[in-house]
Amino acid sequence: MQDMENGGTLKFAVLGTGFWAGYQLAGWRELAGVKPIAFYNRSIEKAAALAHQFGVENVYGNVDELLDKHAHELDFVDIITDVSTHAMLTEKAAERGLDVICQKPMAPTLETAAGMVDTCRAANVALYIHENFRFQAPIRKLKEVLLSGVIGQIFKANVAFCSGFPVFDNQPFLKDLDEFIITDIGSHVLDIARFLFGEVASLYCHTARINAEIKGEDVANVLLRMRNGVSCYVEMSYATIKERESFPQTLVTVEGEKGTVALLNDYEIRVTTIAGTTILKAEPKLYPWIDPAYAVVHASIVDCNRDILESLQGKKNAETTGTDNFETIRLVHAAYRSARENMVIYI
Ligand code: 89V
Repeated sequence: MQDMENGGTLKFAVLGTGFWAGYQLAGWRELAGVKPIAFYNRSIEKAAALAHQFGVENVYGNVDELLDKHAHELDFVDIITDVSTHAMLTEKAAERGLDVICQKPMAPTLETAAGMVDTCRAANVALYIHENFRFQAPIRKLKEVLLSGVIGQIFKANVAFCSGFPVFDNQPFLKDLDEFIITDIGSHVLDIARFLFGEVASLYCHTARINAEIKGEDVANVLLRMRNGVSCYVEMSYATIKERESFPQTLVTVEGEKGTVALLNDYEIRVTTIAGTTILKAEPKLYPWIDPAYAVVHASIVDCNRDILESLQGKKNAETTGTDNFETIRLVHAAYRSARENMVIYI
């Protein structure tokens, strides 16, 4: 539904204007050909404050009202609410023929996620999940190194997001989730594992809650057997006290028959073969609006948005469609089931 009269600029509404929305909008502002025109938030004051910051005139505390008034001029909605409202907002947008971008995690249950994919397919609208971690500069560089073949056939890997960062200060709702770290961080790092090594054949998971002030688990260790035979250990924790805090970096080690690649703190990639070690750097772009405490994550919003925008513009297929991300969400829920039932889950 590209608006040719406006030079092809795609217009969108933001549904949910909490902590993450300001960064998401700043990310959109880095790209030409796309413009927000209306904001919805349950508490309208928050929507008004962000609208003022981004020069948007139309502000609503009721999503139906926004869609009734603006659906005819919108190309897509960008859903930035918490997970409990993703499916409901997706349905409302799809009913009006609007393409949907939705933050991760896609949905609270696998059935709900499947429903979102089906709803959008039936309405003939696109569904994209804003899964940005795979777009981080060091993760892209790491993938390039693996594809170059320098370490040969990969047999083993470790993908780790272990931190003691006080994540609940900025995102207090995370404290109240019955299922916390595998939905919030697992959806990212399990997606990184898929991005780097392909699809999963089976998994086994342990979880723990170390922080007594939260409801869900803040530690999860997931052992994946990839379909190509790679054994990949994905670990995540918000209870880890480290000599050097690494938040929000995902650190990765990949072992192959001819060498090892390690993605370390400060976006350093060390490639070791019998010939020695080569050191590469893959720093995120430091846009003026990013919070340095979230640098690599915030910068990747732009690359994820670009990938989706180019798909909306018909230039390419996006990587993180609803159908693709469903495979990641399948792993998230399989990990919970594995931990609950203490069993290997075959995917
Ligand atoms: O991107 C996220 O999901 C956030 C984080 C704090 C890691 O950036 O929860």
